[in-house]
Amino acid sequence: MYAQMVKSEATKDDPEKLAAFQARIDAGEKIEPKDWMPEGYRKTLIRQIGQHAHSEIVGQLPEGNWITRAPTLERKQILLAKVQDEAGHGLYLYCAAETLGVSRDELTEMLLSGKMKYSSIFSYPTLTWADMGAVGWLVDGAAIMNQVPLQRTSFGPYSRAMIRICKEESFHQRQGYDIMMKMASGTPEQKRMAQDALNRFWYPSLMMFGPSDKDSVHSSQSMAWKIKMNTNDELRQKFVDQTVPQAEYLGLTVPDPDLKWNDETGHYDFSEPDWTEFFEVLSGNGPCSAERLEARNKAWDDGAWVREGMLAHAEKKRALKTAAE
Ligand code: BYC
Repeated sequence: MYAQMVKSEATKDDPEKLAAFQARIDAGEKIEPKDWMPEGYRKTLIRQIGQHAHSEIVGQLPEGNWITRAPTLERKQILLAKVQDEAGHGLYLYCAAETLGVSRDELTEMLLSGKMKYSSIFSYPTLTWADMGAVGWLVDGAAIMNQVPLQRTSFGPYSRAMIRICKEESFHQRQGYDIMMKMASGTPEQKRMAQDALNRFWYPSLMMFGPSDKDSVHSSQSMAWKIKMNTNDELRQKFVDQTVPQAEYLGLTVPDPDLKWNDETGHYDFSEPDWTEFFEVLSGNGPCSAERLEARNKAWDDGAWVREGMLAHAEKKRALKTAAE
């Protein structure tokens, strides 16, 4: 429905303006907030950047869950820094979205009421310390695979935010892989925990790239506008090709009996995730969906006095300044 709306809005735009806009995109120019843009382009960006920002913020919850239980002081410091980075990523992205004429409060409200999505991966629980390894290795690994091409996305503020975010994400992925290396080469129990984390996070990580191309409603228009640079299946395949040798190096087994190298294609053949489960998670029925929204709603309500205090302070300063003029 959204895709239809975007399409019907595109047809309302002046054809000459649309052609000139498309020519700029095709020439690899960046579109800046004050430039003319089709309404569908603006809406698609607000949806994608907004959902991306929400994912960074909600993504703090499953990891924040382990800060107080990290096994050493060093691991605690690293995890704390990583979770803080995610808050920063959310803020860069909300700022990029705001340049399109939507406020951060409006976006937050849409997240809190369940009108806007966040990445499906964060509706899964983090049950053991090994999950911190799997999240860093697989979830941040999938995020990098998706976000590196987005550094070249056509909308300037989004592209610039992605450049900064990607630098930090690669540190995140390494810290995850480092945890996995320790666990996989540790005691038999630690190795079992690492394998269990891989078993639970493999398919949800594959789902992060979105539905298969045949079910992706936005890909073709978003790719024509260079809001997206690759299809969902292309990036999923790249992720599998990159990650399987990393699992082998750890001495762990990817939980897919049909996974095998294909000499003809030069890629791994692999099993699709359970798409019924994916769409259930998207409808708000993931294992932790309710818990995540509850936590964000509580944080918003608990922070009301801070927002009110800061607004009152700003108002007081403004009044003093006006009186002095
Ligand atoms: N989860 O037409 P499609 C991170 C929705 S942050 C939930 O293919 P599109 C990290 C999609 O929105 C990771 N929903 O859509 C943070 C659409 O529904 P609506 C987040 C999903 O937009 C902290 C419908 O399915 N990364 O990694 O062309 C710590 C049809 O799909 C998902 C980004 O947001 C999903 N997995 O392509 C650690 C990157 N997949 O909106 C790590 C930027 C699809 O019509 N976003 N949907 O109701 C993108 O690249 C694209 O939006 C996607 C989806 C590839 C995700």
